Amino acid sequence: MRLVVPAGGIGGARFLRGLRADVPDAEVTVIGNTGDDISLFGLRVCPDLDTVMYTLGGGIAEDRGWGRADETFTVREELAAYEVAPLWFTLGDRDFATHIVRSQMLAAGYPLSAVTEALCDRWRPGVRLLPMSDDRVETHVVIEDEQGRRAVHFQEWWVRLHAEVPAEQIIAVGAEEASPAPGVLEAIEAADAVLLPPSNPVVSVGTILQVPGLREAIAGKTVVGVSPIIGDAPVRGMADACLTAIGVETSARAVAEHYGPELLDGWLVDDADAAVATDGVPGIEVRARPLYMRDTESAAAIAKATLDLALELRS
Ligand code: FO1
Repeated sequence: MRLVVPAGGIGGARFLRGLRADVPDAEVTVIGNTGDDISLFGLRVCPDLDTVMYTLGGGIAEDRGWGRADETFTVREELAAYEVAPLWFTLGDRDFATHIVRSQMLAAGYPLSAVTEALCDRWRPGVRLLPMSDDRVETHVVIEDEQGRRAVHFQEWWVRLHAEVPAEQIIAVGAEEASPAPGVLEAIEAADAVLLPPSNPVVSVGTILQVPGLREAIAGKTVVGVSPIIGDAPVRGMADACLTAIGVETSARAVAEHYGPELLDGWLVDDADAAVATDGVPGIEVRARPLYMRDTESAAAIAKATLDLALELRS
């Protein structure tokens, strides 16, 4: 069976760990969000690609959900001693090696998809991890604070400002000019189903869907998504701040309606939002079940329910 999973960071990675446990023989292609990517100290950092790669490769810092396990921060201490900036984005010594290898391959002319494949040769995530595009797409956020109205990199808004300053606009800079990375459209075309994990619907899945051609290609397949919102609050992260920025209510129903029936065939909501399933969402088959991914076992059960609904709707 061939599956495609557009994924962002932590929620997507944990869902994928469950999916791999549920259907170890399936051919899973992950379309990774690259809008969160940031250049620091001359290095290119790809948070969502690395979170999927480390989580499925067994190298993730489980407590944080990003960065490497068994990490040390000596390089960061030395950077602080040189008083370089920014230091609000914490990079560990082991993580730096990933960014050094990636940056030197990019500088040698390799596209991000080839770089990601090379890094995955070491980590063996058990899925095919493709960036959504080899072209540069970077999410920036328009805010207004004491320094006036300006655009900041998504990571500065997310990490330094904790998304506490309201985002007036969230812009995936470069998305309109970007092309799907090699293999992305082919993987979608060949897929038996596309599963949308509980990643951030605005800055992760939403960014992937902005790459020209991807939304249409995915909409042509059977698509089942998992609500990242349980009981009107995000499971983790600050998806509510992102949803508010685009005028969408933070609820399991509102996110399904935001994706829309032309994209979604099915939608899983938590039992706390079972009313969405009983009342229904026009054009979308909604089912309720526990959606907290506490561990690989619960993530596998959610992945199985997602896949089962996709196969039911496909037939
Ligand atoms: N998130 C934080 O809240 N603080 C950090 O200092 C931080 C550093 C970091 C370094 C590498 C990396 O791959 C991810 C990192 N993240 C950090 C998480 C990152 O902001 C998120 O993973 C995504 O960009 C949002 O999904």
